[in-house]
Amino acid sequence: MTHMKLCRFTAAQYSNVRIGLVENGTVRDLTTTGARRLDDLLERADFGDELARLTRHNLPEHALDAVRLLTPVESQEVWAAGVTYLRSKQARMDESDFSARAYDHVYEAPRPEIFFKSVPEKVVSPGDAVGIRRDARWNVPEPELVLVMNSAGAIVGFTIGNDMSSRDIEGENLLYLPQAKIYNRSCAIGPWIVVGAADDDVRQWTIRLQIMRDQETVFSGETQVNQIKRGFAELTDYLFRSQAFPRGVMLLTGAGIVPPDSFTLAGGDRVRITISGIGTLENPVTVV
Ligand code: DO4
Ligand code: MG
Repeated sequence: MTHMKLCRFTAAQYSNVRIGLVENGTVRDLTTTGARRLDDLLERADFGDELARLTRHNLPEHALDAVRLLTPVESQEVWAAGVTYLRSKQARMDESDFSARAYDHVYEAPRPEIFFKSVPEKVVSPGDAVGIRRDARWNVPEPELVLVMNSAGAIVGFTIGNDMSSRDIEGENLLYLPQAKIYNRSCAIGPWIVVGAADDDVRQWTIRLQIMRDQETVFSGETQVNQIKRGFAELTDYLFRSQAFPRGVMLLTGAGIVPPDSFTLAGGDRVRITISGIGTLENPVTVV
């Protein structure tokens, strides 16, 4: 299967959410074939053939900038892996004497850190605001590759995630991690799902983070997916141990870019995450 970009969108002329295929600045509307949901498509054993069949239809096209993209998350829970890049381990150890040993240990341990991140209805779409907690003073975005899995645990696609985090809260005490990670608008995913990419190719992709304030870039950084310490299969194997995901699941794979300790996000900033091979997820920041 060649790479394809599957999206969810709304457009002024329709009252319902639609699904489509993004190609060269246009969205080909798959909804007209009767296909309604991406997660139903991704569940099919003959998913590649079905997609090839659907795209042979004469599909209506919309200009990409004339539609509103929605997060491709529908009914999947969202989970996240942590401390999968050396940079993340170093940053966490620096932020907290109290928790340093735990981070050091989990980076080396066979069992990865995996935590619950979001119910699907709370995930933020491209262009909508991500949140920083009003009771935190040190907030950062975490730009992460997302593995899209079906209910059988197979990786069926890739997208981009932002694991918004309050570093002062997680640094104060490891047991505060859920409060540092899970709050209103703390997870954005999009702009679409790339299907048909081989793991080896994905590991060559570059992840870039740019943060803008008043039209100026106040932080930018970059890493490569191949800096991740764990295999994708290793992460998905642990996620599916003793746990079923009947509608599939999304897994953020950890952050390899961390702004310096002097940096914190402010309301009105814009966070732009680009992964070569996928595209760009951009969100403004608001205080929640
Ligand atoms: O335990 C801290 C969270 C780690 C994390 O979210 C990451 O490394 O991306
Ligand atoms: Mg993270």
